[in-house]
Amino acid sequence: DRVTIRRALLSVSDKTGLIDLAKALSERGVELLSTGGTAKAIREAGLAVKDVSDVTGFPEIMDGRVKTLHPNVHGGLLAIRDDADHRGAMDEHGIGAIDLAIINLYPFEEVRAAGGEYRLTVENIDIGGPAMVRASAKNHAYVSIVVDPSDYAPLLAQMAENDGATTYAFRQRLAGKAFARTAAYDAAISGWFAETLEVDAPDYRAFGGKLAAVMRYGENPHQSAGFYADGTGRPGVATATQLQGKTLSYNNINDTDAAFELVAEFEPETTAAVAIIKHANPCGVAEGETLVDAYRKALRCDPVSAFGGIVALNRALDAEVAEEIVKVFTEVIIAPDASEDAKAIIAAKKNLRLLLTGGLPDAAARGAMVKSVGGGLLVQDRDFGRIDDLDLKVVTKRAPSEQEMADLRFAFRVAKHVKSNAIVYVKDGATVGVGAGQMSRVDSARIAARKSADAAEAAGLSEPLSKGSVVASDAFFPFADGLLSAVEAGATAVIQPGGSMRDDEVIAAADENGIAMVMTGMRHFRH
Ligand code: 93A
Repeated sequence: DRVTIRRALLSVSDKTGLIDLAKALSERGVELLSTGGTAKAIREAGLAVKDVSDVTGFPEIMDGRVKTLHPNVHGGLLAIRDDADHRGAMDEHGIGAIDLAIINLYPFEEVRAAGGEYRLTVENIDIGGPAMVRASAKNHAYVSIVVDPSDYAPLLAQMAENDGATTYAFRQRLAGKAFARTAAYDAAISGWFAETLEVDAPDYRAFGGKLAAVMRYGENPHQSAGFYADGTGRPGVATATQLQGKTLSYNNINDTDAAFELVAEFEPETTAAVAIIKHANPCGVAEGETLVDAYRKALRCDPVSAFGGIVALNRALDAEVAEEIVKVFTEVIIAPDASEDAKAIIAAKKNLRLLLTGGLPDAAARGAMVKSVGGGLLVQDRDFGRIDDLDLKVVTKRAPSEQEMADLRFAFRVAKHVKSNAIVYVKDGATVGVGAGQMSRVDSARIAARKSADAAEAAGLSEPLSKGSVVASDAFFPFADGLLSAVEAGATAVIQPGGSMRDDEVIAAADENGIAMVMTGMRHFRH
């Protein structure tokens, strides 16, 4: 898998580190080919370099717009070295293999950022550079492509280690980086057009992906919006088939996604799980023997908020649960599948949307989450953390009972999908109070307790549903007060990440009140 580097093409706008690299390559006996300005710089440093125009037999024309766009260059980059046909073409047309490409592009981003005049900005859209980068990256079986001066040193180290060659693994990594570079470059160009032309969001393809739908509006009616599929084809709201009902809105899609990602935490082989979502937060989640059992339990948590909600199921929608769901005004149902009977029941409600995905998202998958911030993007892994993989520690004198432990695990799973600060009360495999999105954890705890009292009242019960429940917190309790407010609400066991400076105080407060507490060591912030 090693390819010895004999011939290199250098074509760079950013000439940082160029001469040192050219020198090191020359000393190794590598033949250097280069374009106008790059060749000039190398020559001025006293090194031998061949002009690309000598390779192509064609002058650089049109102010350099056409300099490397030639079969002698692209054939040299793209040829499969051990393919007889490709070899034949090289011989017939006198094309020499190019083993290494050192390329960085016209500084489009810099010119754009400096507020460059329109024509100057357009002139800085590199065409030949990306073509060579992509050709080299595609042919990484043979070609090393370096797009970043900070990779010159690793390249030389690699050649030193391998007797002037690079390994396949190294070339593969370079190729991945090269395509990331051309993708970002094109994103910057399309972003500039979108900004210059003030186009609406559905026409804004800067982040790539395939436009799946144009929405009537975004989060609010004055915002335009588009929905893009990322091309992975993974089961989820973007790849679901809609069987009936009107088109989904921006907020519907956002909420439906939250609902479906939540139920995907529960293995359908082991348990039936249902989540009811409003404004991207669960107002009821439950598991049970059957979906209808789980749905009834989930609905009991906050029947007022469930009105106009989104229901997600981790198993195929059946007739029994469909009958129950249609009793409450519901915007969307999402499930892996549905029985014919269930479809017929839903069909009677013309406005209710039914989405089928053919499967559940993989809750443990990494994937990238992207969020735009002023002047940039934040990218992180999905929160792939799962309680099954954690080392749970009982930190109190009293250990949770088996039932408490099952509920604690359930509560922590749900808390992962509640906006921070998240406090989730659970009893018998169902949420009985959810506190979401508060700036103070104590407020979240109080709200969750209040909701459980409201739910009890709605059900005609005298005691709040939180009585005898367990509680999960998405992050540690910084003080004992949050824990004490859970005790006041009637919780008997607590699950939380731990790791506060005052863990000792919190544990002491739990012990004083006979509370069992489990620490997970993992936090689930969600903002
Ligand atoms: O104008 S181009 O799109 N046409 C080309 O054929 C071409 N080949 C290389 N730009 C082209 N390049 C770019 O020129 C390279 O990506 C690099 O950024 C720059 C190097 O030019 P010079 O060596 O003249 O400084």
